[in-house]
Amino acid sequence: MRITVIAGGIGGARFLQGVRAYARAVDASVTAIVNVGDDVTLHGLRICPDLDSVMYTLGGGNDVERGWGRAKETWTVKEELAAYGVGPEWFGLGDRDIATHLTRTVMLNAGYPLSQVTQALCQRWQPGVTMIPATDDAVETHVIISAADAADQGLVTSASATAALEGGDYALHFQEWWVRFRAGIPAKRFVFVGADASKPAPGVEDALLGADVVLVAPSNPVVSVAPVLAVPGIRSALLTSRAPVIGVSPVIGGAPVRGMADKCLAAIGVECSAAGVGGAYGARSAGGLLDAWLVDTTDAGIVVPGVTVRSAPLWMTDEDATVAMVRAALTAGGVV
Ligand code: FO1
Repeated sequence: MRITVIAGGIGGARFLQGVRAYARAVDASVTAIVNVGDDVTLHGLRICPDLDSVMYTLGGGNDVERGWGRAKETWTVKEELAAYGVGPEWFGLGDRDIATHLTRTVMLNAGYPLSQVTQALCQRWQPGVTMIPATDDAVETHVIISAADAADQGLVTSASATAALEGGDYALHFQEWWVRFRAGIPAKRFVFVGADASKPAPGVEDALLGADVVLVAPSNPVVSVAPVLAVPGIRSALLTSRAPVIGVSPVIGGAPVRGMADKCLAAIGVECSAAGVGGAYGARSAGGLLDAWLVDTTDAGIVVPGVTVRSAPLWMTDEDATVAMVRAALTAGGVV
């Protein structure tokens, strides 16, 4: 059995631990198509948070408490950069993590596509699944906020720039909105810069068309799943794939399992609920994403038109719990 998973960062990585364990038990193969919209270039280094979260977590090198980055991390370079007054100080780069970004940046600068860089980094980490970035092209999520909010936050310094933005909008890289401002500035919308000109990375379309099942991880639907679907060719591959597409809700009882998905959903006018997210994803039979939608037991009984809805405990408390979720999702989709 070929299982393909569309995944974002931390929630996606936790989910993939369960998918990997399930796949090992039934001798199935797993391909993870990972979001690149969070990617950012800082200090001249290309940083790929979601790819790294998946790689470190499945490779056993992640810091479980912090949720991102490396275990046993040290911050000497970060302290030294601060001593030089070199920003941005709000984005913490750990010493071990920097080695990943240096390796990736050297390879990218040498002309290797991100998918090959990812394969090279995975030689060390052995994640046990095939990891492919959604695209080798640069696609970044930027958050549109109001000019007034930008000015209030001191993001627009010169008066002329403020005047130019008068009543207009201001774009902020997702990482600055997420990490520096903790998603505290109302987002008017999200734009996936570069998506229109991007194409699926090698292997992505085959992983979708040739899968026996496609799982949509309980990742942030707005900033983790949507940027993957924004890559031309990915949504059409999902629509034509013979594989059932089964989503797992990232929202339990009206609250996101982790992160700030509620603030992202509010920005796009989607109710922060299993029904709201399921409805936003839509039924594949109507041109949407899903054939089946697995929700938590607290949300049992919700209805998503055109989509088979089943419920199971969705708290990924440990790998066994996540394996049970995976099995419930496959059952919901009629795969097992
Ligand atoms: N998240 C934070 O809240 N603070 C940080 O300083 C931070 C640094 C960082 C460095 C590398 C990396 O791969 C991820 C990092 N993250 C940090 C997490 C990241 O912003 C988010 O987890 C994802 O982008 C959201 O999925």
